[in-house]
Amino acid sequence: MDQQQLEAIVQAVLNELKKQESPHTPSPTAPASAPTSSKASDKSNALIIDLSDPTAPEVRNAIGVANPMDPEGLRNLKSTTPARIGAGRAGPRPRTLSWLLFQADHGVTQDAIYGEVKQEILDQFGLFTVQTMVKDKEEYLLRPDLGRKLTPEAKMLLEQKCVKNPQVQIVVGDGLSAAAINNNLPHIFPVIQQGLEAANISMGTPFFIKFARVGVINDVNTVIGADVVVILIGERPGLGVADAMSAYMGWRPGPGKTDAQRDVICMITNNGGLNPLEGGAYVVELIKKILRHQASGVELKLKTSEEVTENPPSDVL
Ligand code: B12
Repeated sequence: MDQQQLEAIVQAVLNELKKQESPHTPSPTAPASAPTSSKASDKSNALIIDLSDPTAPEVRNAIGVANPMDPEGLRNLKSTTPARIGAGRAGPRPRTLSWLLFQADHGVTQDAIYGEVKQEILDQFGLFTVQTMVKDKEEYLLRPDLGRKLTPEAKMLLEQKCVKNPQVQIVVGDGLSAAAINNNLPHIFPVIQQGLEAANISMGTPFFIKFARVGVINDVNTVIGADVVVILIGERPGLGVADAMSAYMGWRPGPGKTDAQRDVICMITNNGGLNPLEGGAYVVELIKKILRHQASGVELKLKTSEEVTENPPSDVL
């Protein structure tokens, strides 16, 4: 078979496939609302198969169900959530675009987890860096216990550089998303700083902890002795949002304290979460509440249960 015959067969197959596509049914590789990008029928006979970008909003939000019973209902349902609903299927399998979108989103989570917090962002707020007992990212993922312990060198540095016994100690940790810190810290940090200053609450010397887990605040406070420790940390990225930050905090953290004695303000991100400016204001309000009641976590909830029902807007959890 020569080259010309081969090209003719390929062209015939492609024409056949094109004919089979119903004009009303979104194709798995090119949803109705997405710009079609298969240029196979080009007169020049060049065979270019080029897929649409699966992360483009019109592709991400396209309805993939072939013949929905209630198209408008499905569209409404889909518009309420970024969750992967109405994606359709090819037999028992996901469609190519669903699979590519999944892979692309997964790639973003990997970048967030394995990425680095930018030095210029830390410098912007004068944050120096200390490290936990974790050596590298692989160990960080496998050994959360080591991410809760500072190295002896780190403790020495804190001893030398930090103000002791402040009312509030703010620390920043990379956690599971460097993107969370890179994108949100510049917005949230000044709000917290100014909010505490305005409320006449003393703040310790802030710093950055590499390979940090939430529980490291217990170890931090064995050196600092603050009333409240707040850690701004990258959350585990999801397959939709990879740059969300959380603020975990506790009243007088120390050895043996658990998450039951901590509070969290989560999902701080400009990508469909609590925007970091508002998040900063909530953090300050929660710190005030913890200081006022000298308690955090479940204990704080029990102490303030009446306040919560009487005054819901001031309660952020
Ligand atoms: C992973 C996760 C868990 C895991 C934690 C396991 C682990 N070792 O990592 C498990 C499944 C055990 C879990 C359980 C719970 N979780 Co959870 N969890 C998450 C998730 C998906 C990611 C957290 C993260 O990335 N943390 C950052 C990393 C770096 O921290 P880490 O040190 O590795 O892990 C610590 C924290 O994750 C912490 N943690 C996890 N959940 C919670 C909840 C609270 C209230 C506190 C104080 C701490 C805490 O526990 C880990 C060990 O110390 C978030 C969703 C989100 N958007 O953040 C929800 C989330 C934080 N969890 C939530 C809740 C409600 C809970 C539970 C109270 C559910 C329940 N009713 O039992 C329990 C409490 C567990 C506890 N530690 O005391 C809520 C908090 C809502 C709020 N504002 O109060 C969130 C935001 C989910 C949600 N949208 O509802 N959780």
